[in-house]
Amino acid sequence: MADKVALITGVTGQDGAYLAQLLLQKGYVVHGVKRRSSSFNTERVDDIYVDPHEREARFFLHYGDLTDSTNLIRLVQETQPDEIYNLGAQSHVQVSFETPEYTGNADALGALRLLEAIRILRLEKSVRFYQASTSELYGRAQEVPQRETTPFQPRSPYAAAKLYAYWITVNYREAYGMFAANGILFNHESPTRGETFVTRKITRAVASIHRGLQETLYLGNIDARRDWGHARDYVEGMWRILQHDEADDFVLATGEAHSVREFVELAFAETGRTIRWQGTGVDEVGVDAGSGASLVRIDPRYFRPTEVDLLVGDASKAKAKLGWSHVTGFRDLVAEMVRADLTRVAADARHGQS
Ligand code: NDP
Ligand code: GDR
Repeated sequence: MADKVALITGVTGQDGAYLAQLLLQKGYVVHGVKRRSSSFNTERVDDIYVDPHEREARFFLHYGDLTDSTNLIRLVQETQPDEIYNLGAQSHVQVSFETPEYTGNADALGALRLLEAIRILRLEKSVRFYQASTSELYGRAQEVPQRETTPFQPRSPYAAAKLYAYWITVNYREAYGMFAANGILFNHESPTRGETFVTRKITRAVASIHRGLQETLYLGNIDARRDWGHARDYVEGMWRILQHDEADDFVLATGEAHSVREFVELAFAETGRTIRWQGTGVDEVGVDAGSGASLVRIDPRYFRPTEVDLLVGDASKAKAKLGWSHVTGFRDLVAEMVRADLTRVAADARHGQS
């Protein structure tokens, strides 16, 4: 039997890179879509890219964009994938308040464009489609923990765009009999998480502060609670969703909620510091119990016009039907991210980049 072929949008992102690696290990030929950028944006996949001139390549990069229908149709036609993973998105919730129209175009209509590409090329019966749906759909959640049946109440342009993508995926499944599935994934992180998401922002700052390169970490709402898992575990779940005998929608989560505040405390603890909180509201300060230095301060710039206070998922359906559950817990995740940033900061210092 010929090797399976996968097409991944958003391959240069955190999940795209982890998924490409996983699928290559499983023997797939992997085609990834990358955007044209004036600077290098393939850092996360550079280590799996093999120059086709040197030896047989199984990983290919193609220029493309979710806002460009003809490009997507051509890519699907040329690569003839068995599985499409639509991970590409403007994925930052706060940024979506500033770029709502673009976010809708890429995140909502991007999913539609891919589904239409499949239909136009008459591949409905041969392609399996995965849509990167999100716990942000639950917004001000009406049930704790959230599961597949919990009503959606999006609280940002990002979440509203992803709501469209979720339902258009369900609709194409029902209307055209396509194998189109949603993974409703709760937050998942890693050492290669984008630097402006709160976990990575914290671990980078902890490492820089530890080396004396930064004095203060500025954050927004530190009482927000999230269900944080490891991206490595979640891409395995994506793959399992597409291997299931029928197309369906699944929550992937750890089932544990922690606050941003707890993340900060644990991350600093990795470098031997204990944080004591003083003051309230925007005047609250995280003080190093040892030195008395003010390491964490609140900057209202990072508050969102509408916030999501608590997300925590129930992944029992994925456990029962896919045999999936997370492996890496919260403490190990924080420790791995801090260690990686400490190593990176030390390497940058050696190369004189800091
Ligand atoms: P990242 O932000 O790390 O990656 C997003 C990817 O999408 C990048 O490769 C980016 O390219 C690409 N992209 C952005 N805009 C476009 C566009 N217009 N056309 C084509 N590609 C585009 O996100 P993650 O890897 O963390 O997340 C993957 C997906 O899963 C996203 O859809 C996200 O919304 C969703 N999700 C993520 C969760 C998480 O906790 N990580 C949880 C639930 C859902 P470039 O590198 O050039 O910017
Ligand atoms: P989120 O992730 O919005 O959950 O979306 P993010 O890490 O940006 O925020 C998590 C929570 O932390 C609070 N917060 C801050 N956030 C950022 N980015 N920067 C800060 O300084 C800061 N201070 C406090 C936020 O207000 C929020 O409550 C992520 C993305 O990956 C989405 O694409 C994905 O769909 C969801 O996770 C599930």
